[in-house]
Amino acid sequence: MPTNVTAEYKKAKAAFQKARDPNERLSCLKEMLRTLPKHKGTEHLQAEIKTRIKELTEELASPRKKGARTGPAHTVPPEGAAQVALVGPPNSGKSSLHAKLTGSHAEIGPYPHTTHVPLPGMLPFEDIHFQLVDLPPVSTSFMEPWMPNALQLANAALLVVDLSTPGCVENVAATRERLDSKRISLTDQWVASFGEGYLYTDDAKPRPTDPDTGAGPDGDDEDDPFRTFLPTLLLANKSDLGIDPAEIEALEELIGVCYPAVPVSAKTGDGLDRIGRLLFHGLRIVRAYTKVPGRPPDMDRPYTLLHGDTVYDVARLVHRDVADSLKFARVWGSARFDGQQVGKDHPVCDGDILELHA
Ligand SMILES: Nc1nc2c(ncn2[C@@H]2O[C@H](COP(=O)(O)OP(=O)(O)O)[C@@H](O)[C@H]2O)c(=O)[nH]1
Ligand SMILES: [Mg+2]
Repeated sequence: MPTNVTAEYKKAKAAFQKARDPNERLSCLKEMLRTLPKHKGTEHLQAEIKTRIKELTEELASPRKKGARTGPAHTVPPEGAAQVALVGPPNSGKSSLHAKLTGSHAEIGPYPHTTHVPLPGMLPFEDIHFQLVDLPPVSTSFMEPWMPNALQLANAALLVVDLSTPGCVENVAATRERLDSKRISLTDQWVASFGEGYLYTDDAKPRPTDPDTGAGPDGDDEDDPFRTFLPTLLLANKSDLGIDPAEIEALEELIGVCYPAVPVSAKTGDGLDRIGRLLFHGLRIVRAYTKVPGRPPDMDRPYTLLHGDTVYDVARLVHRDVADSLKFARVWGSARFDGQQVGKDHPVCDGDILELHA
């Protein structure tokens, strides 16, 4: 991995990792190739970027077959505030949780491998939704070959474990390792922290983080533009069968991470009401409402963004043309005074009301 990459390249890489739209991803890849220093140490990466450019170009150029193209097979087009993948060993209760949280009719079975294709569903939280994607299991013995691809578009993961099964620790370790080998990192690093070093979030029992294991994604991998980092929430499912918090602690110690963890039960609903809020805070989702001059704001349907996004990003969500011709905005909420005039680059805060002037 190159250590002497330029700031320009880093910027292009960050943009690529954030981009969800295939056309946008393609232009980011080209920019990465353009800005990557060309020497022996980057040959491998250059080749890989070129391959990705070729693949994506072909994919975008290929004629539509059997209806609209939605990207590579088995990916779910993102919707809602964020896409969140349910991952974990077989039979841990991923589909049961999906059904309970989204009202989907995910297939549930007392035997492994009931789920074969990704199933999207929407989890409501206040006035927004998260897209939850139910997925087949990841275990030592098996992982669908398209799994890494499907996870590339996710923003976060819910790692579902069943502490009542023998071999749970080994299974969870296998899930992580399997994904890791395909450049998917289930990381305990969220955008926002849940409070310093706490195993349990919100009301539950705190535990100090081990400074050795609480570390972020390891070393060189951070430089790999094609590695997906999914901030992960550990759901210790089947709490109705009884969960000793020390078991979660022991599990995390053994696998060497410190995920925020919540005991839940798909059967009784225990703990499920906390998930939406944790995702909202952990991903630092920001809601913006819009208004037309002289009219009350539209408070029914917020636009959802991420912390740091700007007035311009809101305009892009409203319409490409609005973004292109945007002059300024007036802000109610986080502004110093109501209706303050701000520029395109003004960062948006949760709950802001914007009047876009194009
Ligand atoms: N007691 C109990 N059983 C559960 C719970 N969640 C799921 N199960 C059972 O665990 C088995 C596997 O569930 P499923 O959702 O298909 O797991 P998946 O393979 O991870 O999708 C089924 O028999 C479910 O009824 C729970 O919270 N409590
Ligand atoms: Mg399932």
